[in-house]
Amino acid sequence: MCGICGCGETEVHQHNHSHQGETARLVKIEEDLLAKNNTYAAQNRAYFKQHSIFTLNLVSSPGSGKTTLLVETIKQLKDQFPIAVIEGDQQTEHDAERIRATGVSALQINTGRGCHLDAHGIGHAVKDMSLEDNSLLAIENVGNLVCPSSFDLGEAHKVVVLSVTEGDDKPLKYADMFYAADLMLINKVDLLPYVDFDIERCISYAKRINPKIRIIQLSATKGDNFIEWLDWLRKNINENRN
Ligand SMILES: Nc1nc2c(ncn2[C@@H]2O[C@H](COP(=O)(O)OP(=O)(O)O)[C@@H](O)[C@H]2O)c(=O)[nH]1
Ligand SMILES: [Mg+2]
Repeated sequence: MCGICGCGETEVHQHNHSHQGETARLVKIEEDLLAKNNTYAAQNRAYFKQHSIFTLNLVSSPGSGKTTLLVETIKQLKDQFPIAVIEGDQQTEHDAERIRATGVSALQINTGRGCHLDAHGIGHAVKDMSLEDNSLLAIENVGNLVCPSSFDLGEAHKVVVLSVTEGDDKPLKYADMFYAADLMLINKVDLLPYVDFDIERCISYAKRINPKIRIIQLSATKGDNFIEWLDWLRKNINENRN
C-alpha cells in the first residue's frame, strides 16, 4: 500500500490521481453527522425556550479562563438567578468540582478522545439535571478552537473566550469559531503589560471575520471590566424570561 496516503497503490507514487470518491464519502458522513446533531440541537433549543432557560456555549482553547470566568460570574449572580453548569472535558471531574464549590450544581461530561460536546449528549445531561425555569445554563465546551464551532448545542449564543497570552491573530487562524460566536471575551487583560498582544489588531481581525461580533475586554481574576460582562448577562437573562 502507498505509504503516503494509504490509497491502495502498491508503492509510494506521485499523487496526480484523484481521491474524489473517498473525499465525497467523507463529506457525506460529515454532513449526515451535522444534520443529526442539528436535529438534537433544535430539540434542546425548544426545551430551553419552553422553560426560559438562557443557555450559553463557552468555547475557547484550553486555559483561556472559562472555568475561572464562570466561578466569578456565579459568585456575582447566583443570588439573582438560578444557575447550572455543564462542564465538558476529555477527562477528570476537576472543573465540575470548581463550579460545585460555589454552591451551584454542575454536571461533568467526559468526552474521552472526543474533541467537542454534541447536542445529543447535552439533551441527556439536561434530562438528568432538573433545571429551573427562568435560569441561566452555562455549557463549558472542551478546550479547542476547531470542532466546537460546527456543533450547535441548542444554545442562545456561542461565547468565545480568547486570552491575551494566546496571540492576537487567533480570529484569523480559527475563523470558523469567531464567525460562529456572537460575543468574544478578551480575557486576562491584566497581563497586557507583559505580553506582545495588540488588542486593536485582534478586534479588527475578529470584526473582519464577523462584523457583528460583540467584544468585551476583561480580567476574570482581577475583575477589570467584569461589570460589562455581568450587565450583558443580566440583560439577556431578563429578556429571555417569561
Ligand atoms: N492573569 C490572569 N489569569 C487568569 C485569568 N483568568 C484565568 N486565569 C488563569 O488561567 C488559568 C486557566 O484558567 P481556567 O479557568 O482553568 O481555564 P479554562 O481551561 O479555559 O477553563 C488558571 O491558572 C487561571 O487562574 C485572568 O483574567 N488573568
Ligand atoms: Mg475549564
